[in-house]
Amino acid sequence: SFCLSFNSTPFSSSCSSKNKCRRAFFPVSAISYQKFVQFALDETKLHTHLFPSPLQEKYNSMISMDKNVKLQMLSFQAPKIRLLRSLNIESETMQVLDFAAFPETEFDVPIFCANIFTAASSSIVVLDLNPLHDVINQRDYREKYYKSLLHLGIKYAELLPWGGKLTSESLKFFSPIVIWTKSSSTESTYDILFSAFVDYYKAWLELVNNAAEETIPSRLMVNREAQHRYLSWRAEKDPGHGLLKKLIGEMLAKDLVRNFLFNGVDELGSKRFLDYFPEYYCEDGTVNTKRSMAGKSYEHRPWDKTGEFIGDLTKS
Ligand code: BLA
Repeated sequence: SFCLSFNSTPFSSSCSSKNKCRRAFFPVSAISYQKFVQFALDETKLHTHLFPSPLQEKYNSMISMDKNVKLQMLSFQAPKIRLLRSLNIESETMQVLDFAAFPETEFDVPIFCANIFTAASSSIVVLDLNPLHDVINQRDYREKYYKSLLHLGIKYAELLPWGGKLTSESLKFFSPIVIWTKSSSTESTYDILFSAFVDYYKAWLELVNNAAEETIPSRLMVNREAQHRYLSWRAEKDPGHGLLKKLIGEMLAKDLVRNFLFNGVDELGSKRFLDYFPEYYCEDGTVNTKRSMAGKSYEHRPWDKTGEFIGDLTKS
């Protein structure tokens, strides 16, 4: 369906009889995540010089096989930023944003990650500064980057409640301030998401600005491999792949994922997905096509307000 209805007071839960609620209609096509990308580009330009990425030439815009959906790609680089890229998918019934910014591999700063999938009835959102290193066990890394940002996590955890169980393996790529939510696709959710995007992106730019280049060769290698591992995970298991295949076909989808969205997966390291994630190994040597081997878990937010992990680690 093209339209959806929502309560005029989106956060009230006191609507006893549906029929008495004031109804409004909010078409998915009335929103666009282009505004998010534009904000990020403008904000980045205030701090640094943005250059077009060589990827821009090949990855520009596409139309789905059924001609109903438009895909738009943008990519840039900047000092300290290896790749800043976005994919917007827009149709009358769907709005998707996949925005990420990857630091140069000398740095241990987090990766900016904003993924929003909006269909008629609901939105699935991951917004985070994905940590490069283990924030569950490495307290020093966690405090270096997230201690000063915990207030953001707390603010948005209230506005955008935890989305419930998710692929257990994904948790290791999330930070204590991650926003993982499933919400109804209303105008007010859109406004809150924009505000969260603005706050998180500004915070990320600040971290990048302040980041000092790693000079110890062994630490440099560790940062590079961590980014490669992250790319390997997402290039293989990101939940958007299924839809991309439906829209543009398997060949183009694979190319888009490996060479545009998670560019670097074939250049930054020589390890394969199974070297990093051996639990996905099948006897015939292939990668298990299941998204999760450990199953879904973490029904509730597994981070407390001090940034301490309080989930059950045996599940991932
Ligand atoms: C669902 N997307 C999800 C879910 C997560 C994410 C956690 C819930 C299902 C699950 O637990 O696997 C997102 N997972 C992430 C992110 C990371 C991760 C960002 O591990 C990073 C480390 N989503 C997109 C794009 C599309 C999309 C581009 O970002 C479509 C082109 C679709 N995401 C999408 C859909 C679902 C989903 C359709 C629900 C269906 C499903 O779970 O397969």
